[in-house]
Amino acid sequence: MKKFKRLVAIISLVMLTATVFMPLAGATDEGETPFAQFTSSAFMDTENNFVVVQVTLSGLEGEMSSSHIKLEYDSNVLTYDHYLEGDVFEGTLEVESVNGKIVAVQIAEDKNITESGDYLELYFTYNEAEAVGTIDFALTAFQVFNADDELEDATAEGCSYTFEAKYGEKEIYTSKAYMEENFLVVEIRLEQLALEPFIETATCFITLNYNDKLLTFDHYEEQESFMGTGSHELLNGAVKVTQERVEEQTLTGKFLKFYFTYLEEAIGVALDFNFDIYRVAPGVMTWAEASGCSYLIYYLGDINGDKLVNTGDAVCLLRHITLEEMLDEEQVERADINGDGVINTGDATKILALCVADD
Ligand SMILES: [Ca+2]
Ligand SMILES: [Ca+2]
Repeated sequence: MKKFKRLVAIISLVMLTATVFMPLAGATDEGETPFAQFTSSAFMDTENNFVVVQVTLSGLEGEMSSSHIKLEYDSNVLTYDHYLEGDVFEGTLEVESVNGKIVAVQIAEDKNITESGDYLELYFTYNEAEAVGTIDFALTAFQVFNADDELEDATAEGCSYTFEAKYGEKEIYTSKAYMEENFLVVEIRLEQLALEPFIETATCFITLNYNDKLLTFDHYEEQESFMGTGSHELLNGAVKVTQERVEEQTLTGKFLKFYFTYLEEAIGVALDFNFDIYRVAPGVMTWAEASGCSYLIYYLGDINGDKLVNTGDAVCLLRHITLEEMLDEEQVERADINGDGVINTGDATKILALCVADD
């Protein structure tokens, strides 16, 4: 599970800094009490699926008219969405969001902040596939003006948010491959669901890897056990299905069927399929164990697997009928050339007829 490891690896962190950057104020004496302090905390708004960074103002000395604050975050995981003003916020806010950085400029005309309290709430949506582990928010207050519009020193503290990931809870999927009309079908069965029933909606990501030199993906079907909507994209030798589950339950059972067409060159070649599967509900990610499968494409009637239907196969079939040497399960499938579910002289006759036609 390479993907598993990749996802578990804690997202590289933005360096935390509580250093006050004062480009205009010049040097401040060490140990001087800062004019104001900004601290931040992050939490999940589970109802609406946001990570929220709450900025709080404390230790304010005198009256503050405006501020410039900067918040840095991992822009690969988070996307800034909107902000809400807190109780002590006065004035208007201009927010600029660029490449993992937000600069918020508070403009207060004839309004001054005199109290400590909730200052701002910044709302982020997150990339579900990558949102595992801890994300750090670095907060810097780089300009704070007092009531007389003089630049004052302030401190600012960043914070972290850890996405809750239930690593221990796994889902189990098995797969099998078979022929259905002219398609090679790979069917995934959901054997065990980690969080059943889901209370919240969830997204399931399934990547099926296959030999794209021999197989061409045609379409997929969602089974009755899945309730939701799906979309897919084709990658190099893989098809990735993303399922948005909208109902409250996903039941154990058949889950998805992938349909492939195949080239003539695939006959007699064992084709392997393997999967990466994981599921994300708001704030929770569950991991899946998925067993791949293998399928050998053959000619019907080619019991001994030499890519020809000839007297050698007729001999194998007759030895099976006379109980001299039994065919294995796969061979039985190939031997039932008239498709009536049993191996008997009807199949032998048909194979011999093919041999004669070839001669
Ligand atoms: Ca043969
Ligand atoms: Ca038969």
